Formats: sequence, C-alpha cells, structure tokens
Amino acid sequence: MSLFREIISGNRQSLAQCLTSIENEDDNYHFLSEIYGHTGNAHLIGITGSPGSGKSTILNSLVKLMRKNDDNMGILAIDPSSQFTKGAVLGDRIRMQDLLGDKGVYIRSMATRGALGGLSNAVAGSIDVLDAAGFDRIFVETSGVGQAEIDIAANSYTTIVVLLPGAGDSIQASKAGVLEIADIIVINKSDYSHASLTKSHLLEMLDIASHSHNIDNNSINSSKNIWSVPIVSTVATSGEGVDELADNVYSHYKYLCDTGELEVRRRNRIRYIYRLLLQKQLYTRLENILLEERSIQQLELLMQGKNDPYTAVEHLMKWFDTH
Ligand SMILES: Nc1nc2c(ncn2[C@@H]2O[C@H](COP(=O)(O)OP(=O)(O)OP(=O)(O)O)[C@@H](O)[C@H]2O)c(=O)[nH]1
Ligand SMILES: [Mg+2]
Repeated sequence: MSLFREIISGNRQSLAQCLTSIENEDDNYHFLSEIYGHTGNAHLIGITGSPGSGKSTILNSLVKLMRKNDDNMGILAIDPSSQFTKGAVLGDRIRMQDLLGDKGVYIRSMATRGALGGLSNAVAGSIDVLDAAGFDRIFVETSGVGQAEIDIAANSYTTIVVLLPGAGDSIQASKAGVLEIADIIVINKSDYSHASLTKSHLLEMLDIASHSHNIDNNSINSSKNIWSVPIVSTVATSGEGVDELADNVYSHYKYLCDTGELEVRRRNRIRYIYRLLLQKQLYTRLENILLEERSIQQLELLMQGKNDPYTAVEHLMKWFDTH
C-alpha cells in the first residue's frame, strides 16, 4: 500500500514516518499535494502562551475531557526556541501522560529547523497530514515567541492564549499583540494570588480594544456576528475550569460555522500557505542567483568601490527580468 493510502487508513507508523520527513524538510511537495485533497475537515485549534504557562498540562486535561465525545485528537507540540530541545519535548510528553495510552489521541513534538521559514512550512504541512489522517480536532501548542505566534494564528480556526496571574503577563500580552489573536483567553495557575485581579485587568483591556476596533472600522455589526472573547480561569494541574474551557472551544467552533467565519479563516489559511510556499521557492532561487556569474561580478565591482549596492541590485534585477 502507498504511504498516502496507509495514512488515510489510519496507520500510525506511516503517519510518524511522514511527519519526520516533513520535519526534516525532505522534498515531499508531490506527496503533500496528494494529501491536500483530503484535508479541510478538522477543527484546527492553536494554544500559545509564555514558556511554562501550563499549555501542555491544559491540553492533557482538555483533550481527556473532549475525548468523551469520541472525536479523534491530534496534538502537535512545537518548540520554536532551538534545535536541541529534547528536554522540552520530553517535558511535553510528561505533562500529557494521561493521553499516552489513548488510541484516539496522537501526540507529536516538533523542533525548529535552521532554514528560513522551515518551521512554518513544517507546521502547515504536518497539520494537513493530520487532517487527512482523519483527526477531528488538531491542537497545535507553541510557546509565544514571535514568528511562532503568527504561525499559530494563521494556522488555527480557534486560538487559545494562556496567561498567568499577575499584571505583568497581561500587560506584556497586550503590548505584543497577543490579545489580538486570542479567541479564548485562559488565566492558568489561578491557584496563585492575583488571578481575579488579572481577569478584571484583561476585561478592561479587551473592552478598550473592542471599542477602538469598532470606531476604526466604523462598523455596525449585528451582535450575533460578534464573538466576545471569554476569559477562563483554570488550574490545569487539578483540572479546575477546564470544563468551561472545553465549552468555549465548542461554542467558538459553532460560532465559526454559524457566521461563515470558518470559511473566512479557511481562506486566510490557504492564502498564508500559498505565500509561505512561494516565499520558500523564491528564497531558494535567490540563493541560486547569488551564485550566478553576473551576480558575483556585481559584487566584485562593489568590493572595488566601482559601484554602489543600489545600482548593482537594480542592474541585476533588470538583467534577470529579461532573461
Ligand atoms: N500551581 C500550578 N502549576 C501548574 C498549573 N498548570 C501547570 N502547572 C505546572 O507548571 C509547569 C509547566 O507546565 P507545562 O504544562 O509544561 O507548561 P507549558 O506551557 O506546556 O511549557 P512549555 O511547553 O515548556 O512552554 C509544570 O510544572 C506544571 O505542573 C496550575 O494551574 N497551577
Ligand atoms: Mg508544553
């Protein structure tokens, strides 16, 4: 049986093999294009937040709870910080121990690669493979750092942002624009003090944000089309509040379906992947251009002070446009 057929029929070993090949950035465009026709059915859910905020522990309780509906769950735990992250990867597995024996749950950790856009491409491709493999809900966990956050929002239909009690975290989140990508906010470790203060602080900030948003767009939205971002307090280690989080995940999906927003987000994701792939191809082409005789000549002229970089690049681009 082909690898494609085996994945579609639920073979976990083939699935793992395929995800490894994506992570290694092997040339698998042909395979991914074959898979693509079988995607588009899963609910894609991103969970982001600062390192150690409790994302994996939340997923452990949340997925266990949501499994009661018999949905198959895929979890991709992304570590954007380094290539040498076996510690963090192991940490994720330990936190999600309750799920390890469940045949309806598949957990995969993924570390970053050096090449530009490597991780972004790998995340998008892996999600598609899990989708084609028939998982009903796919969770993508990543620590909120720069590009990883953008990737998670672009790849998800529902984005959960995890914050910690204490004003610092919420202020930082608002500055970094994290609140803009949140569909659901979780204040985890609510067993620590300041949890309720953080919640009221966040509510205030969300209120200001939604007002300025409405003024900016001069929009008259009917209230049923507006999703007001819920703030859920949790203690992931005991499972407290996780049922409320699960309810919100279901409600958000219903909202997406009922309002047509799901289609909007699906299209946005397609646009994002299209751009990502094109970017990667053009980047490879750029690397080749730099090795071309004409480019080396231009560089040599620059080094000798016989030209300036602006004219050199213009000259080169004109040459490539006509060749
Ligand atoms: N007190 C308390 N501890 C918690 C809670 N949730 C998680 N923890 C602990 O916080 C630590 C980090 O939890 P993780 O679930 O690994 O956090 P994470 O966000 O997945 O971490 P990274 O994947 O490394 O970014 C662990 O020691 C958890 O046991 C909580 O609600 N209360
Ligand atoms: Mg984790």
